Amino acid sequence: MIRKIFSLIAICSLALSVWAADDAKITVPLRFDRYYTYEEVVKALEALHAAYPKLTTLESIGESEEGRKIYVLKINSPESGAELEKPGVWVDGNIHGNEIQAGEVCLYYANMLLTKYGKNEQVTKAVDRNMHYICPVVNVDGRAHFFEDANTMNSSRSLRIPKDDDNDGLFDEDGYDDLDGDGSICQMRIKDPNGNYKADPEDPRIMVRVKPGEKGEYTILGSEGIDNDGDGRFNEDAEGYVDPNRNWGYNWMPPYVQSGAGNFPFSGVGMKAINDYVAKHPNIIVNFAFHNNGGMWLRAPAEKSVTLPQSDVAAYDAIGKEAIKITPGYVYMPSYDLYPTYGDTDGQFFFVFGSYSLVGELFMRSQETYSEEVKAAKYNEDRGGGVERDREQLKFNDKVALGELYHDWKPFNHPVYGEIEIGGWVKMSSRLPHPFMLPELVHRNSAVVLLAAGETPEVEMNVFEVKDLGKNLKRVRVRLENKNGLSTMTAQAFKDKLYTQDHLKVTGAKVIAGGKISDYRLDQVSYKEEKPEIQFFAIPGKSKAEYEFIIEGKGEVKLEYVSRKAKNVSTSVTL
Ligand SMILES: [Ca+2]
Ligand SMILES: [Ca+2]
Ligand SMILES: [Ca+2]
Ligand SMILES: [Ca+2]
Ligand SMILES: [Zn+2]
Repeated sequence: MIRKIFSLIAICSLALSVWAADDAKITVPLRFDRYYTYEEVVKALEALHAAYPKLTTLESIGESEEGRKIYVLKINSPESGAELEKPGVWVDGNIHGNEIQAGEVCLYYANMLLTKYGKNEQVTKAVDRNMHYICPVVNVDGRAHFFEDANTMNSSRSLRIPKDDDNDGLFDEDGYDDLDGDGSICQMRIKDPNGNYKADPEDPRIMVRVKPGEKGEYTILGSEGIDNDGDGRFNEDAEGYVDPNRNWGYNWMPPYVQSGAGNFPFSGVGMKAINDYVAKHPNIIVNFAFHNNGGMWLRAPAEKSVTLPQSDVAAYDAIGKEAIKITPGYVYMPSYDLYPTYGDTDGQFFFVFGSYSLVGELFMRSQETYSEEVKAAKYNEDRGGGVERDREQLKFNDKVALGELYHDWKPFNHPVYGEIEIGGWVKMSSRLPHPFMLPELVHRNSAVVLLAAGETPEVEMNVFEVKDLGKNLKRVRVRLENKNGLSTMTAQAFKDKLYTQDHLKVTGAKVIAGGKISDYRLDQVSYKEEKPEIQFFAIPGKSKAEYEFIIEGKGEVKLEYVSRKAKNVSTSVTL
């Protein structure tokens, strides 16, 4: 009951109105000096679709636990080819409900493609050559609640599947409580001469741990709240927790191995819908899942024991090694180097869908600097915490962010503790850039996606020799060249026989022999024993493959290269 009253207060919170646009009208080009609520994301997608009806399709691909629609905006110039013929680029964000700027990156990418199409060469090429699938908000309930409810910067991550975290038979019965009604869940502290904390002498807002034997001033009581169910514990069973990024099917492990996994893979109804949608778009060859935070580009795999084929690592490197230059300060590494996970996006897309899957961990708090001195000396090298860093961040808050990221400690009369103080970093802080920093973040990260689109495979086929061997036989030699950095099929998918492998097919005459040329000058060919008219292979990035066919007869012979992900090409020769 008390919780209900407090959440009503939270609705008229300050935190929202500061950063939302004053006028509710959303127009194209979209603005990126603000954050979009879930409803505004939908309006923004509708506005993009209305402004560019020929280049876009807006699809509701499923619904969440609470019935919110999950959208995918498809971008493509239809005149340049059918959807499934083009290499697909999937971009999603905000699978963790609190990681909202991931949604803005997706919106910006869409806005960039559409507003620059026909004006910018790189963009025009990407819209003509690729099929773009943009899903700005995966966890639609999580985003909606992050804005609507009082939260910490770390809460509202979960899917809205009730879970009894403390095994008392009640579900989600004791979450945080916005005691002061400011829209954020901050920290509670109480004056205590025996406490473990004291105020930092330089900035008394910062709580510093006392040394052994030193006198304390405060005890930190934890996040804002009360004991809603009267069990003596505070905030022990908040919403969820089912982590949507541990709920995918590939390498899913139950909650006793992987916390937040959910009761079974795709127990999230929205997750299931997204997975079904991706399965119907087998042309997807590269995908990005945007999260916050820490400034990282993570590639598959998530387990250290798995080694990727070397050519797949090379393909990832073609993106990752450039990405870290486009986004200064980010690092690029395999996902397991951060920590091993089970049932995550990376694994599902790479091992099940055969897509080069990357996670973008947006934003580095180390960018929130006030003094150049601290920035240079302590910050960028040291990604850890420390009082020095806290002081710097508070100065950044005070002098650069106009005090909007932090709430000063203020007295509050707590129903159990009596006189306490509430204060600390607000929910729209710490993991999110202040809106003035958002335009650069969304642009740089979208530039990485565009770069990846430019690296999707493109195959050129040339018949470079037709030789008469006599006795009604001709030798035809053909070269297939992939000019870009990503393979036409991941080497992993080729090895796993995940789907019909890329192949070259000769029709129109009888093929007597056929095989891969290792050196055409030396006539070194390894002939395939059965069905020589069809040859299976993948063409890694920036490489070529040559094939030879001995063909009997005369007339027109067709050579077709067929790939699930790269665009098919064909040519014919008259013998
Ligand atoms: Ca419970
Ligand atoms: Ca509060
Ligand atoms: Ca409780
Ligand atoms: Ca509570
Ligand atoms: Zn995340």
